Amino acid sequence: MTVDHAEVSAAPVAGDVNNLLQKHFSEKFAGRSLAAVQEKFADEHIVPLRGFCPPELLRALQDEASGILDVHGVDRKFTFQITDNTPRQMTTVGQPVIKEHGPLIDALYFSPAVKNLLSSAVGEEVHTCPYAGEHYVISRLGKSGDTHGWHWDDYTYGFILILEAPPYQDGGFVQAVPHTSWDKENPDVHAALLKSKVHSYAFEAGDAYLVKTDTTMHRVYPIRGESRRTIVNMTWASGSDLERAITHETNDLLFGGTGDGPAAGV
Ligand SMILES: O=C(O)CCC(=O)C(=O)O
Ligand SMILES: [Fe+2]
Repeated sequence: MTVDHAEVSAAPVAGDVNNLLQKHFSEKFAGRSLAAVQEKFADEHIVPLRGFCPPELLRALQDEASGILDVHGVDRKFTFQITDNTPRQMTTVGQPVIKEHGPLIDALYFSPAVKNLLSSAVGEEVHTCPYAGEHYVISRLGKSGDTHGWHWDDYTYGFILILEAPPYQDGGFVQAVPHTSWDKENPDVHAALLKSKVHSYAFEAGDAYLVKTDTTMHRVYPIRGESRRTIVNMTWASGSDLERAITHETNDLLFGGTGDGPAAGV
């Protein structure tokens, strides 16, 4: 028997993504493990999807995202009044650049297997975001003190794929405060912290998490040391999001939106 090693070990391309994920999910997120995901999301409005990404696809996504960041990453350092002056210190890439240079990330976002898994996890059909600027963005924390400070997001659901993560000793873990809400006119992070319990989650490369971002205040704890953390964040809309007018100020400033408006600092 001859085996074509070149073919067996070829890196996945965009056309492979849905099938790879479908097969992986049918083993990893089915039966009791899917039920556990559903229960945790219903209780805490955030749920880890550990081992979401099969290793061969993870390597290809890491390469794709790193290549894009090296050429197109923009260093950002803001505090956002609209989220009660919390900090953003990170390197980002927005949707238009990923659309052009990130076929695997694009294929993951538009994969029916992902849409089905996320819909099943949250208990309602999720929809790709009507605002293209929030389909997917990349962010990297790469210097000591880099952080994605406390905030809420504009649409109901966020899906975050972890491509690189420091050991928790160096920070970079996720914190979430469910059952809180964002008043863009009068944001109050401290009131949210006092009102509810903070849940913290450490992740590894290949993990993902799903969060109800409109009513779960969340942040990434500042990193320290020589650590690096890289993620892709993908926005999903609920049925009711599709019926309302939604603005996206923080996405536009941090990631450049759809690239056709001004992207000035605050
Ligand atoms: O980096 C993360 O895990 C969260 C990112 C996030 O909350 C966002 O981009 O809105
Ligand atoms: Fe967020």
